[in-house]
Amino acid sequence: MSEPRDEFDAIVVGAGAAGLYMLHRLREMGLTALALETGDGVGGTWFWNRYPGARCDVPSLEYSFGFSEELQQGWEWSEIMPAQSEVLAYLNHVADRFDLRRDIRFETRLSAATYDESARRWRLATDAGDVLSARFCVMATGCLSAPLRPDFEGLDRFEGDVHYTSGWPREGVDLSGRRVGVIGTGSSGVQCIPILAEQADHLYVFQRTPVYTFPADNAPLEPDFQSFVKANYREIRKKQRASDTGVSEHAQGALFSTPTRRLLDLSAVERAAALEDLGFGVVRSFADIRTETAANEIAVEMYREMIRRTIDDPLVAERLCPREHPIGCKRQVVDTDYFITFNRPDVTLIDLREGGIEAITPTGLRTTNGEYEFDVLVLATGFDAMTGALRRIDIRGRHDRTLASKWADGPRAYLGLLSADFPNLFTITGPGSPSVLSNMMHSIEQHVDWIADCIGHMGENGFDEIEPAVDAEDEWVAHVIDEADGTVWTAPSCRSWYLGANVPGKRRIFMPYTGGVKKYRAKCDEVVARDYEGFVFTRSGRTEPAPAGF
Ligand code: N01
Repeated sequence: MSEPRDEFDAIVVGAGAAGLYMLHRLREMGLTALALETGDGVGGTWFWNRYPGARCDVPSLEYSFGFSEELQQGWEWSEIMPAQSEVLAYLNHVADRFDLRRDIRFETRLSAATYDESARRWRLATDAGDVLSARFCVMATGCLSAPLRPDFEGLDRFEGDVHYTSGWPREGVDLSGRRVGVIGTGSSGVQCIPILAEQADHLYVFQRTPVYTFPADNAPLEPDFQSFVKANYREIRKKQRASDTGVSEHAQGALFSTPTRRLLDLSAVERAAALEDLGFGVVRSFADIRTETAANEIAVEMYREMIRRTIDDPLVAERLCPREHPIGCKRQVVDTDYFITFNRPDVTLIDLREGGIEAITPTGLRTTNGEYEFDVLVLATGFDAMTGALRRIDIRGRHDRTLASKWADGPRAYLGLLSADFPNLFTITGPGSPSVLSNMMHSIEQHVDWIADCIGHMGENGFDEIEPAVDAEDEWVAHVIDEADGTVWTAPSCRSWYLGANVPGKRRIFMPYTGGVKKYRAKCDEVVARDYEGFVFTRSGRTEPAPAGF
């Protein structure tokens, strides 16, 4: 790599929610900081995933930053679950309010980061030709930001338009009078299918695995409720910190009440009554569904019964019935009008379990069972989650070791924050932290605060480098695996992205920390209280001037 032209105390990679707050904290500390962002705007996930129907599944009042009282009091949310456009507007507001854009380099993708051991600095190269250097590098690259591009035979010869949900055109896509094929029925597919059905002339849904989903029950936010939350934010943020998921008990919406009843305690008659009452909501209304196989199997059957009641055509209903994995092993999906969409005469469900995709043809798609013609192909095929964004950058630490090779058998990081041999390279919501199992805004804020405090501590003590001790890292990685072992998340039949099982060739290993936000935060705080137990700091011993702000 050639000599750097730009030198900073810290470089933040990504200008989504994590990158924005990190940049703000670093600047507040008086450090010189720059954020690199591939897109031409801020917002990360919410910048890219603009597909019709995209919506957050965490309540807006909780999916927001708590670090600034003025910010949380000043912003008005309109719905319980915010639409993509509203979260994106919020993040743009954050960028403006804290004047962050002047230190963000847009349309600039980090391609390589190499640790210069003698200078104790990271040297970074971007695909825009920048060569930069920084003492600290903070990866705010997101957990679901590396889209999977399935290698369908013939995809490049398709004569119509191809759109990924994860890169939907900003100006939208006019689907009127057009036949649309959509592949994928995860969260993105389930959210966009009802709207694509409304917009298109005919919609073909190609489903490989049926989904467990239940209604989002979204609604406009009651002004009184918004005022209540704002008046009690201090307490609500405290409750978020004391929870497993980073969401307080005050959150509105079916997703966030904690079930206490046990399905196995109900008689057959009571179960039938519960199904009448709860409908698809049965999948999350009983405490034992996640923990006991017998309860899970009963709930799966109740869920299938709901599908049969909802879908007019019995054959279509059977095709929509999940059979392959237990409820709760994959990320819970919530929807608006998903199942009733399959009663429309202009929607066709193709069950790929009956015949897989052979090829994309110039005019559509061929399965082993038949051929389908359409003008627009929508790919809602998911992400190389948690490690994908980092593995796509050529990151080299001590001894020229690459992060990709170190993580070939699964991610290795202490607390999900730093990885041995990669000094001063922090990861926000990295693998081994609660991240995707929690309210991301909450976990982002916790990580950014921890990293900023750590950098401050290094400045106060004249430390140049921090990295985990190998023992501490090994113990934490083992602990993360132990905590997940034997839970529904690691059921052998589960092919979730939590396990990396959706990516061909990726090592199957459970990546996020299942211990919950409260326990995780306590561990991070304890590590600091014990003088950063498990981390190693080094001093150069050379008399270099301290960087600005130290
Ligand atoms: O991706 P997914 P997603 N041939 O991996 C199918 C967050 N999110 O973008 O299940 C045929 O869940 C694949 O089939 P299968 C949320 O955390 C949140 O939908 O692997 N099909 C599956 O049906 C979520 O969990 C929100 O058999 C193929 C689908 O594509 C995460 O992002 C909204 C295939 C991929 O589903 C990812 O969701 C949206 C192939 N070759 C996303 N390859 C909210 O906040 C893949 N599939 C609500």
